[in-house]
Amino acid sequence: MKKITQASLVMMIASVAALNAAVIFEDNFDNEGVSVKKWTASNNFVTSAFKAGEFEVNNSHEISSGSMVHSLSPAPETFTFSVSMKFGAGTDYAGLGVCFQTATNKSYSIFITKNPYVVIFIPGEENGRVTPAPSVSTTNANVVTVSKKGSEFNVFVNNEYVTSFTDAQLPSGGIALNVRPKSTVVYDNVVLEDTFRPAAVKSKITDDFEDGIQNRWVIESNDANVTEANGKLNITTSLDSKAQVFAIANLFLGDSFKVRTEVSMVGGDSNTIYGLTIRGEDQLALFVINGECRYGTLVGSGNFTMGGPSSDIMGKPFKSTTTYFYVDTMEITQSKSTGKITFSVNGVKLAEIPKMNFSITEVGIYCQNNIQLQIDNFYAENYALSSIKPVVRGKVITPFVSSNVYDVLGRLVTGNIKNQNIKNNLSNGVYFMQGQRGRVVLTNR
Ligand SMILES: [Ca+2]
Ligand SMILES: [Ca+2]
Repeated sequence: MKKITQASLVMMIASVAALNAAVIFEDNFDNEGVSVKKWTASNNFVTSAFKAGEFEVNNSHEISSGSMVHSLSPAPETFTFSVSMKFGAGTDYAGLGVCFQTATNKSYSIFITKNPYVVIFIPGEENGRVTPAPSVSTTNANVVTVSKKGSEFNVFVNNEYVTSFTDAQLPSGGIALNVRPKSTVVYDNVVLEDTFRPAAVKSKITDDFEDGIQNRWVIESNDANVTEANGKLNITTSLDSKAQVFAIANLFLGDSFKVRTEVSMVGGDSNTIYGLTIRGEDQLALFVINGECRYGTLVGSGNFTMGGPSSDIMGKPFKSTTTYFYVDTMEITQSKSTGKITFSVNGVKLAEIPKMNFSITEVGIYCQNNIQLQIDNFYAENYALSSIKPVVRGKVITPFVSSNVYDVLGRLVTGNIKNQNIKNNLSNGVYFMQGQRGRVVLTNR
């Protein structure tokens, strides 16, 4: 047995103490008599109940959010707040609030949605800020964590870093369990600590699609069937001209990266475009091919000008007595020295675009309507991780176009309305509007 000397024991205790965060407040809801004294409803339409060591909060209001609040005195300016939350029956959002101001019912509010995103509401901003959060579970408890230092906030879901924001309006205040209108959320294990958790930026994603698409991808689709089968990601889009798919994963690409995937067109319209996308804040770039072996790039919005056909692209299946399917390996790379992004297929450079003027925080696969694809061996890596900082997302900007609006579960809410009129026409909630970028959040609190 190893001996521990007095001196080394002291050193161990000292080092453990330095690492340990001090808990400012915690509640595991296992003792109703203790917990009931700690929480106050923000409004009379917010009710709560203790059930089997958990805290169920209900908001019966038609249009207003509500909270169970724990006031803090003094309220810390630097902290990490974690709480476990489960979606109640018929509930699409679960959330928390930090720096809650009792007098005004204002706080920074962070919600997870079932489909799955993190939506951040900042006082004074009409639109929520939206980030894909693939690790959200619709059935099990999710640990949502917000950490603050100064005006910097980092958000984690199930201990995976998701996004950051900066704001200085509410430097401190209470903590809250936020529940959207007509919703029920089941909370547990509230912990508030006095330390700051830095952003843990992911530098690499690989997926061979052998073990389920959950917890890695967010599928943004209005009208498509996306499944994992036979070790591949299978995408089938409908004939509807608006059907399009973004399969998106969070990744901070920095200014030197490679993104690659294998794609097989197995059916559908050979003029439909498909390929890779990179996104950040409210912009994107697309790198696509089609079954006719043409290729193109697009930055922001607008129309594609397709080049080719290129004999280096395999494209649509070949049918004789047997049908032959091909694999095209699509790749985009950014050189740190020039900043240019190169688009290659099967190792042959086809196009190049100038450096992006936005930070890339999401990568993925894109395709339009009326096609069947099989995707395999997706790979994305940032080669310059040490040079980049956590990305602060900008506001989500709604484009002024006529389009369909969908709720968080992808159900059509209303067709062909103009963004300016949405506030007048929709009940409160978060919506997704189909547009060039495939995803726009609209809120109406
Ligand atoms: Ca508990
Ligand atoms: Ca595979």
